[in-house]
Amino acid sequence: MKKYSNVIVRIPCRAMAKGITSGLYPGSPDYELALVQHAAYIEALKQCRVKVTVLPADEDFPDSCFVEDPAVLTDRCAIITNPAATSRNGEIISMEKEIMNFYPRERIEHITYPGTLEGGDVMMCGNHFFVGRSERTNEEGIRQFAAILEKYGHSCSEVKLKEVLHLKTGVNYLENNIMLVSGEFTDKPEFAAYKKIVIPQDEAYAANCIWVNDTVIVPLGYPTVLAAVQSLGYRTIVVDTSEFRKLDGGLSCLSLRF
Ligand code: CIR
Repeated sequence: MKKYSNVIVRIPCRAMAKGITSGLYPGSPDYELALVQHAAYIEALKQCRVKVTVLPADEDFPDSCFVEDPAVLTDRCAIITNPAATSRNGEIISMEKEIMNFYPRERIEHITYPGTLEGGDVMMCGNHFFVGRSERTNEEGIRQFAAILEKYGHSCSEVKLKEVLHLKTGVNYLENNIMLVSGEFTDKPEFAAYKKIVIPQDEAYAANCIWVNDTVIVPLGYPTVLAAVQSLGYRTIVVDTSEFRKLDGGLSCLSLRF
């Protein structure tokens, strides 16, 4: 199935060493290696029948390579988010300019103060959107988001989370009613209708795989998850994300797929 035609990514900036980190994965990112890994990520995406738009590095925003957070792009509208992380909030300005190249102005919507929302908390499953209520996405942000989606005929429901940064840090949809779930999401009643692939705790980071037009991109170093995804019949591509992991970033955070 071809669902996505476009992907937006942004080259990591040298200032990424000052990016936000929980310290869960210790160490400071090696910039040169991050660039190499990012280039491989772009190559992997190009193998998935999408056009990849590569934005230049933005030294003003250390976390700006994590383009998933400042916007949510659907088949019907684009939603510019309102990131709660203050060092990241300004990322929305250049992202909105870019998105104007793809969506008509009247279909570009906004989450506004006091609402906060980051794209990493949004998981699209067909026409339904699960939104994580996290330290980055608040009740008002979800209320605004749901009202926007409703206007376009999409539905939305909240998932509370407490152990991870964003919803998609721990759960990701691989289409075909299949979800990769880890940790606190394993037994969530919200996901009861889906076929769940439960990820072992020592491979929790790999819950963040991405489905792109029937290929699943899997992070390097997680053999159980890779085997599970392959056993479902997906074509897989493995990409090393070690330098982004040090900033709590995974495969989904590094692109906007639409
Ligand atoms: C942050 O804390 O905002 C970045 N260091 C990582 C963002 C990861 N984004 C995502 O999960 N969507």
